[in-house]
Amino acid sequence: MRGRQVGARYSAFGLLRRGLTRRDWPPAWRHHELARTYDVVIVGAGVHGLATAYYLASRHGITNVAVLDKAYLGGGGSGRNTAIIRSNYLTPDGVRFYDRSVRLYESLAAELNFNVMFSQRGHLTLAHNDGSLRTMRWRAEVNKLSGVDSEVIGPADIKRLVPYLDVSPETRYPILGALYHPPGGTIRHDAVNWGYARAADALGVQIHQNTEVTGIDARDGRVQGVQTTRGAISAPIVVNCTAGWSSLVAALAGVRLPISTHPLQAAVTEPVKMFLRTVVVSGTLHVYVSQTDRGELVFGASTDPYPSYSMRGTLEFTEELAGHVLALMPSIAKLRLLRQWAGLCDMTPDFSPIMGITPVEGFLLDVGWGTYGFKAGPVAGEAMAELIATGKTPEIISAFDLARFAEGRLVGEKGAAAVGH
Ligand code: PYC
Repeated sequence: MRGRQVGARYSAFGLLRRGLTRRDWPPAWRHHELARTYDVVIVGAGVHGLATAYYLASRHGITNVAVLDKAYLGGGGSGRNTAIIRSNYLTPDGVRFYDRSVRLYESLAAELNFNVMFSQRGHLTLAHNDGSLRTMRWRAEVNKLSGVDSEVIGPADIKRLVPYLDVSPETRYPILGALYHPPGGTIRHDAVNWGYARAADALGVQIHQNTEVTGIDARDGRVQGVQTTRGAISAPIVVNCTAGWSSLVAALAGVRLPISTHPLQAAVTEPVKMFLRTVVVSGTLHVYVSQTDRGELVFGASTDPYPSYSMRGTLEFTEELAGHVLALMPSIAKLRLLRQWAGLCDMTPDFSPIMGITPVEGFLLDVGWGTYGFKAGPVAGEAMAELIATGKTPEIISAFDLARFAEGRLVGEKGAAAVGH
């Protein structure tokens, strides 16, 4: 059963018909009374929770599912990230996993009947020193072995791709080369959240916004359900798909996670004529930039260096960002910033996620996404749905289990982070 829609189908013809007849579109998802029992309760209505619900319903026919969120759908990391998609990771486990996500993203608009504006415009990670260049070469080789398109290119090719970059050797941070990853790009993150929500709703999943989980009930080592601000729910499966608060939600079930939470700030400029096609990342300068279809430049940085749950922007961030961006592209000095914001990143010791079972039977994890969460939404949802439906951990996530921290099997992805942390 693939992407069956019970709501209105979106099409150019439908748009014309509704324009002419002045008939409203039906709501993309419905409001429901909270039931007292579900087969699966998913905590967090971001891309991970919604994708898990959608694949449970569409691939496995499991529809008695509630997705709960303490605020509004897609209002956490899923609506605050800088919408970069890529699979040029460092470890074979990471590359294989994120590559599956890129492939799911490629067909997502057609599957969900929702334009998610995935633009595979290419992704460049700049190397400003020999150490970075060595890591880029290593990543390129691991990528190629997994069939992922990545290669190291030199300053002349970089200049051809991004003419406004200063690649001269006289700059303070000379560009020695870059990891070029053509399938990488950007997506419209809200559209992904809304598309999954609409498709999951159409298949019978219930989405409950403004419904905070305040307790997780476990008895004899097994989950029984959750307490919420709208009452108790019993369920044999509870999935923690939160970001930013994942260690607090896990603690409600008595599960301790090796996670510290840090804000990550981002900013957007006024729109200008298109001049930057490729996504550009500099780990050394702690900056990544892409241009939206509307013409704004979207900038991000590394995580703030202190743990916090604050989602406020800081002046230090904008000052540092401006300095670093201008070191790369001096010609945009007159552009004005319009807005800045922050999201929360749950950092794990190895920069890889924590997915799968816990010591509490029925309580599952899809957390610890650091700065990579949005990229993984589709593959994480697909894998979590399979785990729930079959009771078996899919091979593609087996390396990301919670037990690896106690057993010393870390999956080190820090070298593939977009920026230094
Ligand atoms: O890993 O590509 C990345 C990324 C972009 C923004 C934050 N992380």
